[in-house]
Amino acid sequence: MKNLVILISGRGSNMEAIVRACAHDAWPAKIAAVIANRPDAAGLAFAASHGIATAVVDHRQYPERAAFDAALAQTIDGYAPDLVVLAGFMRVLTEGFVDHYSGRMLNIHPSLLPSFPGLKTHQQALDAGCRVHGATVHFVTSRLDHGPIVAQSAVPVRAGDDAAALAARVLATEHVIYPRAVRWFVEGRVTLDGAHVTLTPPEPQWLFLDDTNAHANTQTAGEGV
Ligand code: NHR
Ligand code: GAR
Repeated sequence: MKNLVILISGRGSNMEAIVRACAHDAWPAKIAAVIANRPDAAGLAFAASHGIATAVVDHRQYPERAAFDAALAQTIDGYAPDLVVLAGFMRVLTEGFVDHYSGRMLNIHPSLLPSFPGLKTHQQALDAGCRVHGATVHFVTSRLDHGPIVAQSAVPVRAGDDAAALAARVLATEHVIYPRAVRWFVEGRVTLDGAHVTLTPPEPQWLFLDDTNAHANTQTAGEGV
């Protein structure tokens, strides 16, 4: 049985997908706690209503990042996690924190890394004229959004998309690949060798969203589906 601690900052839909998959598919894992850096994070209510311990470590109460990270680590470690899962967690973490959870902390980032690290990724993809966008599950290292890649999902960028439409399309795939990747870790199938991840036994570590047919009737000529 592995203990998971999930960190959120807001809505928590990825956390919800992981909680549901863990229960539905009877993973050999327990969601030991959901921790937010904001007291108003909406996902806390979902976790509490599912009998999961919740905690808030409010970053605004700490003058420096190192002090916030120390308090956060102390709270996390109270739940003896085998894996820490960043799920829409919005604070950059210090090197000391990241090193403490080396090889046992995952993040989902809403772009096809190494393209578009940082924030406002959907607008960045639109501004760059990308035809394909997506999400990446990766181990967290001190280099922001550059850790070893565990899984990726790709979606089409469609004519007329704005950042919100694109975000929604990507998010639907996050809810598939993130529970899948966390489960691989729980099953002990993920190994890290340097910058690379090996999945044993292998299975596809990618997802391509192919909803072309679902949209075929609504496409207008020249859109280049
Ligand atoms: N920390 C480290 N060291 N390495 C990573 O790869 C991390 C990380 C912390 C968070 C998630 C990441 C994402 O998926 C993540 C990966 C927040 C910011 C950010 O700039 C950037 C990337 C990510 C998360 N946050 C602002 C800050 O000052 C605050 C923004 C806000 O509160 O809205 O920390 O995108
Ligand atoms: C998700 O799209 C996630 O990839 C992204 O924020 C959303 C959180 O949604 N993460 C980041 O941008 C991290 N900087 P959720 O709270 O409903 O899971």
